Amino acid sequence: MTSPQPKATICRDCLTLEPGKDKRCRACGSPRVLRHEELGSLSIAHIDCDAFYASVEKRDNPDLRNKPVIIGGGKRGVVSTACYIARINGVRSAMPMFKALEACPEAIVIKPNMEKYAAVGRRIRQMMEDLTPLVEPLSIDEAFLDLSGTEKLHHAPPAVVLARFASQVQSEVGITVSVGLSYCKFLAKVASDLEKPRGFSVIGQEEAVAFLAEKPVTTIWGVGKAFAATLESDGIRTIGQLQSMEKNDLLRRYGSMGSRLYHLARGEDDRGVSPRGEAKSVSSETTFNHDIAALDELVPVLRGLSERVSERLKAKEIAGRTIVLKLKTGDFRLRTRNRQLSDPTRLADRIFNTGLELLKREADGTRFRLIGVGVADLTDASRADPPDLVDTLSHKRALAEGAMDALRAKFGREALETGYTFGRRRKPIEKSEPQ
Ligand code: TTP
Ligand code: MG
Ligand code: MG
Repeated sequence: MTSPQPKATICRDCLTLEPGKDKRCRACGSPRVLRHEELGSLSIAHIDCDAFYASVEKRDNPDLRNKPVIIGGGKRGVVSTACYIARINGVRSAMPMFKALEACPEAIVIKPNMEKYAAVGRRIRQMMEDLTPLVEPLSIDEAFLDLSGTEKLHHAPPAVVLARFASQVQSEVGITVSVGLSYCKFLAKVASDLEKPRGFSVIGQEEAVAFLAEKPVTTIWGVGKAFAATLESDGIRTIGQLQSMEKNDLLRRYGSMGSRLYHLARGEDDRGVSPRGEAKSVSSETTFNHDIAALDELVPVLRGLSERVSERLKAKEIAGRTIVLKLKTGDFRLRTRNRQLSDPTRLADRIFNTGLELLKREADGTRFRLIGVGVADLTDASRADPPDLVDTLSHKRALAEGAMDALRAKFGREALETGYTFGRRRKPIEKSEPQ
């Protein structure tokens, strides 16, 4: 039996699944009808409260409802946030208070009450966790949710669950939220900002590239003012310009950030939604009996540790994008170095080779008492180590590693050692660290 086609239209107020073809809902007359071809198949959401601190204060003092409200002041003398009425007059977060009051002299200024906002934030988070265990908080007023596979539980597709959630927050908590729904975290976050306040925006796979083409590079996660200025000096202002560039060109110019630009510009983002408390990194380290300076002595240890980390990633069905090398010198100074890969990995070979590049730079004659390697920026393993066009060998290596894993599973981990570790295995310390 095939499951019924997911519906592509819902009413955000009465949650009717096919509210008709008119602008208003056939069932309740609401104009808040959501239409999108991919509505039934998208499941990554970002939810962010509207003018959060100001909304909480308005909730608690109805006299403020139709007035411009600014939260801030205190020691820093800047605006924490402003309600949407004050924003119409040009007030923005992080603005010096005197400027904000120049722009909107009639505004009512309230000092922040962090305990109250934190309690409201927790309550909303709890409501999110009732929808799915996969809730990744980003700040006091926002989180990612992965609702895939929850349709049976809720008897409704994610879009309906989210619309219902937004109504529920409004009626039970007394503030409003905006929802972004997409197939990845990057675009879900972009979407939640499109129609604020009380928004619900959808960005599907089909439209992602064209949608992004028009946007400034600062839309991309991690592109702040400074990096945007670097790109600007190279003549790059829009994501569309990035889309027309070669990956190698971007890598050469901007290093690991180049890879991020390349993929995010195309709407490619494979980071999973990872709830708080889950391991944020997997690492393995070992302390030597005697300090070691020689690279050729450090290398086999690194190889063994990389294999160990890889095994644990594979066992947990996870992968990570950032490789972290940890060294402690003979005089107990800690050095950590990291590198971001283009895709998440769980392969010993990639962990090792990246770790080795980092290690080579550090092996300058310094004596080390400890070496460790770890993988951070964890995601689920589904999109780890794709066959790489740039490095066709890596896919073959992945297959070879799969064969080695199978042998180890059958005969024990000592059954198969690579040339690097043969006869040199030491007992490492395992770590799974929360962030
Ligand atoms: P945001 O979600 O960035 O902003 P917001 O909720 O006020 O407004 P929006 O509708 O655009 O989402 O931040 C959440 C809260 O964090 C905000 O209410 C106040 C606080 N904050 C600061 O204290 N300083 C800042 O510069 C920003 C951006 C936020
Ligand atoms: Mg907000
Ligand atoms: Mg926010």
